[in-house]
Amino acid sequence: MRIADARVIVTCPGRNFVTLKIVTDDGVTGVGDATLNGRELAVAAYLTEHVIPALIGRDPARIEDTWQYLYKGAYWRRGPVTMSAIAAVDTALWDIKGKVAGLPVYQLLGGRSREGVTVYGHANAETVDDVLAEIARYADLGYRAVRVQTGVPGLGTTYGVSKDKLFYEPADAAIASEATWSTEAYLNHVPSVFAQVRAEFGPGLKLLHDVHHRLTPIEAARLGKSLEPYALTWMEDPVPAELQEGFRLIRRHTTTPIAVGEVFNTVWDCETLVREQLIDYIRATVVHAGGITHLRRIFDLAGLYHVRTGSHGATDLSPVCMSAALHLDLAVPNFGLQEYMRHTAETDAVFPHGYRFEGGYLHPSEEPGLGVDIDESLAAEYPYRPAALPVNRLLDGTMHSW
Ligand code: KDG
Ligand code: MG
Repeated sequence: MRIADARVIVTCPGRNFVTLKIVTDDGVTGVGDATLNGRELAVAAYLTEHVIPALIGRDPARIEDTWQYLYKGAYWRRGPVTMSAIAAVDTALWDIKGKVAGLPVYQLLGGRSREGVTVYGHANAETVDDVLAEIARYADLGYRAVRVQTGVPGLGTTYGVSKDKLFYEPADAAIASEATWSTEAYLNHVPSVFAQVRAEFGPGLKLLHDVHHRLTPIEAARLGKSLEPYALTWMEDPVPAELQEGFRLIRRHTTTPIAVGEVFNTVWDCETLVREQLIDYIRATVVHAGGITHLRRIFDLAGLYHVRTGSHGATDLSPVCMSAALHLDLAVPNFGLQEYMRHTAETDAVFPHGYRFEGGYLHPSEEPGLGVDIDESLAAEYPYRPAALPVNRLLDGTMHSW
């Protein structure tokens, strides 16, 4: 069997998605997510111009060899554009392998290690009263874990808080919009939010919080310490993570668990964090970290050091990525949590999929392969619309480090 065709599909059913479809000479198809929020066309061009010509005629069964060929062969290793493109190819090849074998992909990864994939929802609202109502809504839907984000008094808008609730979308303008930020206001406000949430929901519900890389290590240490009475499952992305050793300082000061990794592309981005046990959850995901093949490598390293998985699953990760993530989540021994932000009905229609939510768990499709596809004619009805992620300035106009 050989790869006969591969094409990139860019579509915007409410938000932009980039999808790679690979077709074999036997007519078997596989899909891979290649969406990089705000930089979609860079990955589309990387695939179309540089990857697809090299795929035609290759054996689709050689997943590992193709991964190594694309990673090493480019000479320019790593980076979100390269690794999202490699991820798309890798994901599509796992889909094809599953279809050829007649097995769901999780069976090829060693079979199920659990009955379902525990997911968390993203409860967000401007005020504490409104966020309590959002959390109650998630609890009523059966969620066992909820990430809690509110506005900060005195600040106009806050990243992570939006008008849309189940379908949160931060990329809001073709040219990045600008918001303001005050670390002092934020650090003063957040502990009072969690005090009220715990008082209302008791100890049973898993609570999480996303800092969105907005603090320095010592500020993050203070936040973690002030949140200890509320027993969070994790504090996410407390600081920008280019400087992995910065986490040593946070770790020395707080027992609040730390989750990081949604912007990581390779195992090298988290190697110190994992090996020194500076984090508790690694949040890299299929689409941005080199596909199923490389993410499994990251998860296996993490498993050696008591680090569990907590993959990113916001709306900019398409149902193709979510399908792939669920197969891996079901199989790996050190699974922790999976983020599950729902997609709009338009997105779900463009990407027919077989995964389902029940009682706080997601279950991957039992169909051979990943159990997801793209409806290309429907996708063509939604042309690409440029949309970038916002930036933050401090109250005096300084560009924030995040
Ligand atoms: O594209 C960026 C979003 O996916 C991200 O900001 C959302 O932080 C996020 C999360 O954890 O879902
Ligand atoms: Mg996040």
